[in-house]
Amino acid sequence: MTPAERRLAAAHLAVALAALFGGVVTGFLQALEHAGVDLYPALAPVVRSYYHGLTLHGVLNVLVYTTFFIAGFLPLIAARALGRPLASIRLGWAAFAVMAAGLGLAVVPLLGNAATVMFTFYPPLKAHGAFYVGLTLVVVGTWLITLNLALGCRAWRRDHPDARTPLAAFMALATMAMWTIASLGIAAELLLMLIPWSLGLLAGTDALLARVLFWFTGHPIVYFWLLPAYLSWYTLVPRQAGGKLFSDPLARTSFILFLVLSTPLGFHHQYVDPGIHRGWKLLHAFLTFAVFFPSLLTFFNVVASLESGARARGGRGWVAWFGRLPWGDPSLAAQVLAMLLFTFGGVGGLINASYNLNLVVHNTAWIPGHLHLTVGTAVTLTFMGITYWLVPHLSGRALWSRRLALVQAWLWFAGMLVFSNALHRLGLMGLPRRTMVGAAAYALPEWKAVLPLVGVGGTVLFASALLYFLNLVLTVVASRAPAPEPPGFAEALSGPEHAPAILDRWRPWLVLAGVLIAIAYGPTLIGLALTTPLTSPGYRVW
Ligand code: HAS
Ligand code: CU
Repeated sequence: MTPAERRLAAAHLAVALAALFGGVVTGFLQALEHAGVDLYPALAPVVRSYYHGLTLHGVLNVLVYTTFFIAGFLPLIAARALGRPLASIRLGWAAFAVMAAGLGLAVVPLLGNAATVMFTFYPPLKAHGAFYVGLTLVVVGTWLITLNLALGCRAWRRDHPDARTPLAAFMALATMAMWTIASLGIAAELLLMLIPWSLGLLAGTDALLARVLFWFTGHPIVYFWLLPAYLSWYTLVPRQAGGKLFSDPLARTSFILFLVLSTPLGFHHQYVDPGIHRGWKLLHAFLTFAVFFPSLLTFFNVVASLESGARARGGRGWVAWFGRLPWGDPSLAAQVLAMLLFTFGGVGGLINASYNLNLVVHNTAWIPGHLHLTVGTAVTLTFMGITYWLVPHLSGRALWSRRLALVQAWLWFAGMLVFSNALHRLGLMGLPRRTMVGAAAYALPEWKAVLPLVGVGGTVLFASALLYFLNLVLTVVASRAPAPEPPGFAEALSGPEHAPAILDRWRPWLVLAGVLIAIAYGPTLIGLALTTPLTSPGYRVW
């Protein structure tokens, strides 16, 4: 990796981590509020209400932190896997500049309480136009990254016409290609509905059409967050565990399935929305079960790879080998702990997807319980594990304290067990999500018995996050030892030469993805576009 590439990655990472910091502080406030400690009056005018804090929490964590981390991480990994510099470092900086400009625009109304519309920004809630324009620029910036990766892979292909694309580069491009298709929904919502509306060019809006476009992107965005974590689990973690990747072709298959299946299933967020025929909702339910499958492939492949590492280190037995993983390595420990909790997040996802069970959990605290196991742990704790080698690599300085990092990862795991379990249970008792529960006159006694656990779990998570930031800051400013080599890519027991050539082609899969999307979304979107009058006024309810 050239110094220029490292600077580019470091710039992205700095923005990502600053956003995460804002995200965990606001999250802590929410957890305390649920436990009966309302700190918001003391925080005005910085955070003006529970809902202002909640919007900051969602936007900073799942839109800014994730996107900037991924935009820094994937090009770096792809360049390393291909063994050649990024196709264009200038294009890389251009993407960063567009994304950073967008963030700069969006953050002003966000901080100023003029965009307190949650990370889903459903109309008819109406934010300041700069918020929508800013988000659009962030999305456009990510498209430039896709372009850069595609150019890099194409140049590599010219030099290696018959070889398989190195797995990590293939996965990086598959992730960005999937995201680029998926992001068309949100781009259409922003460009055709929200921006003209906020500028006064359109008199009104429509909640349903906007929600359909939003969830076109809003579901696959979760795989945009997840797949870079999977990339690490497949291509780096097996080596960190002292073993080999079980199967390279199976890993490629899983990513191809994500490329094809991630988008045509957003209606599982809209089972209760009127105006979408239930037949289409059912199709999206079935497709959701289909996209569960590549995660099952991942489960199998990654566990088998971990097992090969643990056995090489002397592990025995059917389950006992698990203890023989190199648990003293914080980067590995964080990621394996992330996997463990993701297993429960995945099971919960299946419950969400089950059309009729969804009626029980929809819009309850169960959903934040689910999303904190998935994006809040599978992704975040994995990204934390990655930074335990990436920040030393980018700064040239060894991690300040490995022990502190281990404590941090276990605290996240323990805090999240308490926190997400409490939220799941509260959801089943009907506690609504996105609600300032402490101020709810209708709070039930059985909620009050469990709500303190939300505060306890949230506090442990916050402590973990503080240790994380402390360690990274001290690494950059105070660590004296030189950084060790970053983890290398894992070899595979069944290598890329076993992968059929079709798994290394893009066109057929992109076409298939397009066809499935046209079937799953076409009729509903065309129908809505033809019949929806944009008549709803905007509301500022905060
Ligand atoms: Fe989800 C709502 C369904 C995965 C994030 N999801 C959300 C929301 C977020 C989110 C943020 O069908 C809320 C959005 C909002 O604000 O309204 N989700 C699923 C399904 C999956 C799933 C079927 N979700 C994710 C991931 C996310 C994420 C990943 C973020 C990164 N979700 C839903 C549905 C809703 C929903 C409905 C709407 C609910 C509603 O009513 O609003 C699946 O993709 C999950 C597949 C996962 C697995 C687990 C595989 C496990 C692995 C780990 C291996 C473990 C190892 C450890 C190696 C099948 C790969 C060793 C272990 C040993 C045992 C030795
Ligand atoms: Cu979804």
